[in-house]
Amino acid sequence: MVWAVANSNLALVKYWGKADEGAKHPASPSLSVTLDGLITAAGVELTRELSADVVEGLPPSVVPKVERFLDAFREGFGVRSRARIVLASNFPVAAGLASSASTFAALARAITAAAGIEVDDGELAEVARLGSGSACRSVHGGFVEWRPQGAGSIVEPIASKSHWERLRIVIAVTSERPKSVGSSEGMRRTVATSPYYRAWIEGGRSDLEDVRAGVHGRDLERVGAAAERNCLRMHAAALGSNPPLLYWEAATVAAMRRVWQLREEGIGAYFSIDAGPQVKVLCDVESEPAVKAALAAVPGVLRIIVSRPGDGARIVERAPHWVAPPAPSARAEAAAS
Ligand code: 2P0
Repeated sequence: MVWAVANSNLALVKYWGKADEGAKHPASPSLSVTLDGLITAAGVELTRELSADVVEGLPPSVVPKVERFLDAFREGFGVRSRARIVLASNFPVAAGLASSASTFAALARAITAAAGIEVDDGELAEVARLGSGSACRSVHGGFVEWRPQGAGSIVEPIASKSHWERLRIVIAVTSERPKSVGSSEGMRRTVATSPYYRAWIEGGRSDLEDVRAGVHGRDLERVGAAAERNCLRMHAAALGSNPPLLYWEAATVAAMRRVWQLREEGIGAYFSIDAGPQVKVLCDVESEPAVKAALAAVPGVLRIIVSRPGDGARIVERAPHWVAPPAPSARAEAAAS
């Protein structure tokens, strides 16, 4: 089996709406930081001996997305083999921590290697996007911009992880359950039914300018204020959908209020929330202990994960130690083949 790992990412300016539903090109630019330590490992074996793909290690709701990715990959690259896939993440999956980003970035890296296809990072981002839009950003480490270009889109790393080593992302996990409405469906619904969708897309432009300039200048206040505003406007657009999309839990709101309170107390902390109930707080390394303690004390916060800018997708020699061995059925099949 060929193994690759990739980190999840946090969009500081968010992707929420497609210009091209099939090819997953975004309607507006997004800018993310790749999250060290929130890892998905993907193992891939390509074989002519299976009659169907075998996908292990994911909640059933996510498996069809992987199957569609495999079909698109085979069609795009003229590959005929079936795939045996093992996926594992060291953080909650399909719960608003961008597990699809790390999943498809890792899978893209592993499957191209398993198929003996040489790709540069730009091409790898295209492969990852076949699975999930945000995955094209996780191909790269550090800070990554993904923007519409012509009829398509382009991914560009704008700063390395070492550019801003003091940045911390403190994540308050408020629920480990998979969310009820996935991002693809949530976006479709927002585009089709929210009267605030146009305003969301237009408002994103100045957020992008602020975040990009703020990243270049390592300006936490500028990045944080723009990221927080951008997140709230994305959720406002989603809330305006019919039926409405509310991704937050009570503890999500309590954590948001605690972040505002921290700022009143003089601590530079700014939140962002994706399509789920987890609260991701940007701060400087010096404030990390105070932010962590404050969030951990919020009722309903289950645990805290601390991250920082991380690396892009990469091949590894073997599965990380936390990957469970394949299920007995897959082992039997593997032994028989
Ligand atoms: C983002 N999210 O920019 C935004 C913010 C969630 C909220 O990208 O349909 O799983 O597969 O392209 O990549 C999640 O969307 O959606 C996402 P598809 P994806 O991180």
